[in-house]
Amino acid sequence: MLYYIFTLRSLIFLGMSILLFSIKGRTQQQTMHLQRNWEFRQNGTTVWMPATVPGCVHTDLIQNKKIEDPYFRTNESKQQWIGEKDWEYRTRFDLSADMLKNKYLNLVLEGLDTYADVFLNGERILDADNMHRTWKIACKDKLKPKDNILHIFFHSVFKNGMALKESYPIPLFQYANNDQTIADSMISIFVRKAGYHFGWDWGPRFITAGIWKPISIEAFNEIHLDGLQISTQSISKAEAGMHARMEVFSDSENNVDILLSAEEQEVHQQRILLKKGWNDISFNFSIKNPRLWWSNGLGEANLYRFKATIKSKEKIESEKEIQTGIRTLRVVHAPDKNGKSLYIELNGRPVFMKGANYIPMDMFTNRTTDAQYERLIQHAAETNMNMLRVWGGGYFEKDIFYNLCDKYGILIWQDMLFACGTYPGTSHFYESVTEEIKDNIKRLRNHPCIALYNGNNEVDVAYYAWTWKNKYTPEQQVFYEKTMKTLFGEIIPKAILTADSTRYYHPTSPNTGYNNIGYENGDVHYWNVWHGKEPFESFNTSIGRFMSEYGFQSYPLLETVKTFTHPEDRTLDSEVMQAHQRCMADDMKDKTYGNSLIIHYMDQYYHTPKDFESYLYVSQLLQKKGLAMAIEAHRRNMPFCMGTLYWQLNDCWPVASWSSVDYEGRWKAAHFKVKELYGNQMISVWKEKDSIEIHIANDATDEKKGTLQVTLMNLNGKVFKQFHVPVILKQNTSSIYLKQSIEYLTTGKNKAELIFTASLR
Ligand code: BMA
Repeated sequence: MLYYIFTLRSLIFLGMSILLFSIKGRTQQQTMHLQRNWEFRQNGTTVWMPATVPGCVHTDLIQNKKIEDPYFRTNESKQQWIGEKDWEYRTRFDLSADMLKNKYLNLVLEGLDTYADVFLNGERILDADNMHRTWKIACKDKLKPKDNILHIFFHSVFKNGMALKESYPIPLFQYANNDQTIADSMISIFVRKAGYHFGWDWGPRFITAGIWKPISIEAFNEIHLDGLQISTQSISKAEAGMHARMEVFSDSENNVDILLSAEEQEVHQQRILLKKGWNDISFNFSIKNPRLWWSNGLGEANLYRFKATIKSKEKIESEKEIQTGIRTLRVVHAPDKNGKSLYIELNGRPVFMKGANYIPMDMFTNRTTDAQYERLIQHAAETNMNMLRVWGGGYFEKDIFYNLCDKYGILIWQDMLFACGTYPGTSHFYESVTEEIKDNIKRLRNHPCIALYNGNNEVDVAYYAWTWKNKYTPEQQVFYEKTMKTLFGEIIPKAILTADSTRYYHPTSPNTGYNNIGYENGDVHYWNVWHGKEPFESFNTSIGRFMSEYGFQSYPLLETVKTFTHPEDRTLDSEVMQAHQRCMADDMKDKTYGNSLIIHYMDQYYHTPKDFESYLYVSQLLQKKGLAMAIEAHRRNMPFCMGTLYWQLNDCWPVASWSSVDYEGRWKAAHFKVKELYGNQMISVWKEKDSIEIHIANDATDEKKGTLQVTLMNLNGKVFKQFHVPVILKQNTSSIYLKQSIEYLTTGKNKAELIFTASLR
């Protein structure tokens, strides 16, 4: 009792002192968001219209009723002019005296899309040219208490893109399936802007412009804690060995105390002499009885809040809070008896990756709400996924996306932003990429969900396997190969390392070549099904160590098709439906190519559907069948194969595509099947020569005991044979639990009417 009173009193005392302390010693570090009073206009016109920031020209034009829904019917083609114009944004704002008295004021522009001249009170303070960068401009001397004007002029990317393209010594290429001219699509390689904005084989072409991320003013005084990274070095039941890294700015030599707390418990304290300028500070500490972060299906995704404080004398100079998980993660890419492995080891345990490739959720990045992000990540978690690959033709996702992946235990394979192209190698390009990577990795590095960084999507295979190499003379080949070696072998890994030294870097995906090259050595993109027209059955034999891409298209649900069509458009070959099917043949001209591939496969596995609605439906059954064959094959073959990420989880507009969840968030048939097949236990019935084998893959952390029930019956439910096999499923294994000869099972029966079912109880 006494103890209790004492504790209570001390708590009250402590609470008061924190309150007093924070009044007396409150840090002046503040942030003011510039979200209001924005207006925009097309350069050369006189009327300013209200604008939303963050946002983009297209969505502002929609809001002002200047254009119709870009996704409806064939509106896309009528709206191409927007990307060819220059646009202006401006706002007016005041600053409080409290804010102005800070020694340093930075204008922080988290994302400008893309070529932007920024003027503050009439003075040009920045020429931006990279959508993925965050810009911080010191502007104390340019700000005043009232009527500050921030004016941003966005140049059309075409002029700049074309100029860059024309001045580059060799031609560059990109796989961009859109119906624009090839010359246009090649600009995207030179411009540091999300590649998919220029059109893709599942996406339209909208060259956006605008302020796509928040703008704020950050204020601070002598000392500023700019970066904080917390990482796990070792784990045991009793203790986690942790590492902290801080990037601190100090404008003079200063003696300070550094404090670090985890969930409000102090875990480290130290006095340090800050030198003038930037200080990189790191130290180790430990967390007792850590609650580990686990990926979906293996345990809780526990998270910890860490707070770092810098104090000098009694004053809090600067503070920073981050959230992370305690976990160790290794990507094991090492020689083994089968070649070279590629698998994830989480908290010391090899984990089979089950997931999909993720693309941006909309053409207009600001349109996706937090609730929509959460819904999609839930769709992934509900389907028992534990990994998504953020593909390199989009952008580094917003914080909300990674926060949700942390929360739901979804690991992220993070591409750098290069996809299916040959890229330039000028010093400015290298510098720009370096800064973009540092900005983003610094933002991403505390997320326990980030498993690895990957240099690019299909840049190597484009050059070697798609034979783009042959487009170059021998001299050009030497030049190009040198630039790629520099970019993906030096510049990018070095930039990553400066911001985060804790993660594995994979230079390119796939790193085994394409389709038939080097299956035993890394990650595979398997596209002989679909692009190569091979039957689904070839999924059974084309298995690599980590299947990072494969897939099959289907149409969205009818309800989704209705959102972009009039009733008369609802035939497969209508102009509108074809505008919402972007997979075209290599010459980019054959618009019927995607549909004809679906029909090619449908003819092999299903009867021709009777009408439009049935066609949409059967296309989904077909996709489900193909993906199921692939996933079963990959999981049956673990641990040789340790990951399966199908192409693709979602859509960025309503379209025929490889997605399993359509743009409206509706599950296609495949997504339901994926949920079953990605469960911790997967049963697969497999025909091996003259026998039927029942395989079970078990990803659970413990052994499972149960009974495998296998039934052979006819279409009327008449049971011919039934097996009850007691099984012990070892954790993290895939094995055969029953094998019967086909002859024994089927003699005397009509094979065409036999059904074989297997379940685990
Ligand atoms: C993969 C991807 C994408 C493409 C998809 C379907 O190779 O990397 O570029 O959309 O195939 O063709």
